[in-house]
Amino acid sequence: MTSDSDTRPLAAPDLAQVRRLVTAVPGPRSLELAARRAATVAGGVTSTLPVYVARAGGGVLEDVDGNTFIDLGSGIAVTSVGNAAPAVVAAVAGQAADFTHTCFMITPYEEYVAVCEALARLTPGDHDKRSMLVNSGAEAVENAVKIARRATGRDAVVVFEHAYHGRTNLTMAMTAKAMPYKTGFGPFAGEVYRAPVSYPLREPAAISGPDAAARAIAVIEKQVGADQVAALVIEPILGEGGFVVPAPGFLPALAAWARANGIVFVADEVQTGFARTGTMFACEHEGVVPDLVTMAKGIAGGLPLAAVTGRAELMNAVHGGGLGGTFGGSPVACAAALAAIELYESADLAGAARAIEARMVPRLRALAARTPAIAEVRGRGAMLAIELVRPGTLEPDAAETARIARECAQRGVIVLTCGTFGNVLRFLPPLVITAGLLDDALDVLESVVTGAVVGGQG
Ligand code: PLZ
Repeated sequence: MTSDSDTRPLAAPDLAQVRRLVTAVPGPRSLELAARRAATVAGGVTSTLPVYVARAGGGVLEDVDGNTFIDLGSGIAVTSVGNAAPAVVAAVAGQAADFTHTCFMITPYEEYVAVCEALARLTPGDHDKRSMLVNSGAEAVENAVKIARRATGRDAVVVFEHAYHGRTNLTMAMTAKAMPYKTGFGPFAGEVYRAPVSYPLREPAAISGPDAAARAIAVIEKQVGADQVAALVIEPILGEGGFVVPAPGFLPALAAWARANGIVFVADEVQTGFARTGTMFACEHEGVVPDLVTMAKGIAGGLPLAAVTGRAELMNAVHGGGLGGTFGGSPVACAAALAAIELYESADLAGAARAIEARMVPRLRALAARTPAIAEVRGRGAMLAIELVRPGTLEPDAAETARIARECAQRGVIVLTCGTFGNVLRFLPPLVITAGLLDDALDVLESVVTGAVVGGQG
């Protein structure tokens, strides 16, 4: 979060950082585009809020009808440095003018190397590291599994309940939720096993982090066998599965067990990485040092880039030519990443994420205290959520969750949902959002949750 008086150029100066609705949502130009879309875009690709974007920056998105929305989604935790951040735009333009592509596997370039140097420095642990660059989070997860299998000579992959790891065949198998991600798309990749996670709100009885880890380990040892497991892949905070923060001690106990059994511990930091949770990587909150880290989303200020970084001996266990891809580590995406990483560090965006938490959590807790439907406020940094239930029960209320997201959008605030049960509202503002915008967004959220009628526009 930045203060309203901050003068750093974090967005185009002529894009006002205010919420302003001038038409119905969606407006007439968006409706025209929706009609064109229906005639040409595959129906399987849907959009949460069908307003067509014209410009975006800082904490706002402007649509083709001139409406300006407060962005509490960052394109799913991607534009953490702000959308079209001027430093990223300049880096992209400069690189695109020099060259747009060669294929790193054919003729390499410095930008790829520089990103790998930065990742070695930023990821947890001071061991010798190597990295590879790809295009998407799913591709990073696929490669982490390939590397772990090659390095260990084992086949099995352990994932967790409520996990989300992507939409490719292997990562669909690793993802927990059937609809919409898996239904009808099988058969899925084999040798993927699912263990129980730590979901404090939904445990039948309170269970500590280490005890929840022991419960998972017992399942793995009985149903798979520790010596069969190549990799244990886990999101340090569950993302699509509901922004669930495991009980303290869960991740360290799993990491220690993996280490003791020659299993590669992979932290999927695709959603949690890059300052989002108030530290550069979410594993740092519990001092966990993963063997491999998968990253994407926030890495490059909105350009498609993803990475696997890990212990040199694991990464280098793969034969030459065993890893790659035509576009992996695109020079334009790498230039964007170098600019974005410079911003994360120089603007202390991890500190900005903690400031967002400090500003949002007290208000969310106060709202929860007078709203029986809010079962929990949780998350870390600028990865926050509320879980909605039928009052007095733990029964998920997806309909109320969808209503709140829809009505927030109608009033100019973009809020995303998530969760296996579709009953979690998640907040992922750009880390450069102004305090004023954040307060305005919270006013709207409060009025929508409590059903209060307030002015629809800022
Ligand atoms: N691992 C932890 O959160 C992507 C998915 C949106 P890709 N999450 C958003 C959707 O519905 O497709 C994600 C993630 C974690 C892996 C991925 C996959 O990253 O870049 O979408 O492939």
